[in-house]
Amino acid sequence: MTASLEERIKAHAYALGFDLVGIARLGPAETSPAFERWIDAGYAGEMAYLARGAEKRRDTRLPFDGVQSAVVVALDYGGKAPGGPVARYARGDDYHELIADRLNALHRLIEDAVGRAVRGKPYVDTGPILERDLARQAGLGWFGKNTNLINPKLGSYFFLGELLLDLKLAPDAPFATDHCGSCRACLDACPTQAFVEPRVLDATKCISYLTIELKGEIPPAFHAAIAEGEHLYGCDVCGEVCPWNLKFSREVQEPAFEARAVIGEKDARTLAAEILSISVEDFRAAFKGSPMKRAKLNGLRRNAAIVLGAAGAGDPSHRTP
Ligand code: B12
Ligand code: SF4
Ligand code: SF4
Repeated sequence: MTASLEERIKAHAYALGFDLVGIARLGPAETSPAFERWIDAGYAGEMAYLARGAEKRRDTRLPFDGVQSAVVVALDYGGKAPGGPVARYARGDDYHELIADRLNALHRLIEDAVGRAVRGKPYVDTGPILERDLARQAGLGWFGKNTNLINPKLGSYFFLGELLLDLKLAPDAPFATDHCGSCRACLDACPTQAFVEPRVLDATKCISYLTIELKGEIPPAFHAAIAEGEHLYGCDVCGEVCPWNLKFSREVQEPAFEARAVIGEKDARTLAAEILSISVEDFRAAFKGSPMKRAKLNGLRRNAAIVLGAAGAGDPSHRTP
């Protein structure tokens, strides 16, 4: 029996190294009302790009004219690695380019399979798409109370990416079950009590936002939680306590996501002290191609000073000249 186009696409995606693959029909995003309430409540803080793209996030056909289907993929980044001052997702190379390259390769394989050119575009955290919504539509998992998309065989330590295609494909069944049950471990463990309610995160209180996305001073009210938890960059706490991650997280499979030498298994104080004294040139060399460049050296120094409990952590004198 010949395999269907959808089966061949999935086989190619797995062969390219993706850990989960599903197909969604594009259209209005089911959770866009939740997204809009979230923006209106001010929970996005300074992430103005989220509000700017709000119109397009309402409907997955809007980012790219004429699209019909999305192949949604997940790539595991190795949650079994021990905790540390840098969130697991950011210890190795930047995932955006790696996943986009593989989605482009998948696009070419799909064109070979259908025997003609197909318009398509990869997205990895880069476009106005509610990726968790699309991933749930494609059957990849459910929205955990910590807002992460969780898969019952993989947990939640994975990246999402999608290839939007001008091609009609048979969609997978959306993931329908909520496997959180009565658990609330993530809500109780969050060091800054950033969850307003299950599945609603006030990002302005989230250590991931504060240490990565926020450009200015981190409000002093959060310094103790960041210092005590030694969160130099990002936060994994609501993922670490999740029973699905405790059971299913894996060692790093993708070599590009292994911790780079500058991070290694250094403790928070050692790494923070190094960041405070590193030169701009050495920073550029050591963090080339790292997701941590998003916070810039100024942001990392601000975080490092808080981790070390230094007075005046938000002081402009910590800024790079
Ligand atoms: C902005 C952003 C952030 C912000 C805000 C996060 C947030 N929860 O809103 C900050 C900086 C805090 C952040 C942190 C992290 N992020 Co982030 N982030 C994004 C980004 C760019 C947009 C997310 C967004 O639209 N948020 C707005 C809220 C409203 O949407 P949402 O959280 O996706 O929630 C959806 C559902 O929960 C549902 N929903 C909302 N309310 C309700 C209520 C009910 C009852 C129901 C049923 C559903 C529901 O609707 C929402 C919209 O679809 C996405 C990429 C993308 N384009 O989607 C990555 C993304 C979500 N992040 C990712 C990761 C890995 C992280 C971190 C783990 C990184 C880290 N270790 O520091 C943390 C996790 C923190 C957390 N608990 O979310 C991955 C998540 C993979 C996964 N398995 O879920 C994504 C998909 C990036 C990627 N391409 O891989 N992130
Ligand atoms: S990433 Fe950390 S600070 Fe943010 S919601 Fe999860 S536990 Fe709370
Ligand atoms: S810790 Fe519990 S409540 Fe939170 S996402 Fe995981 S299973 Fe759901």
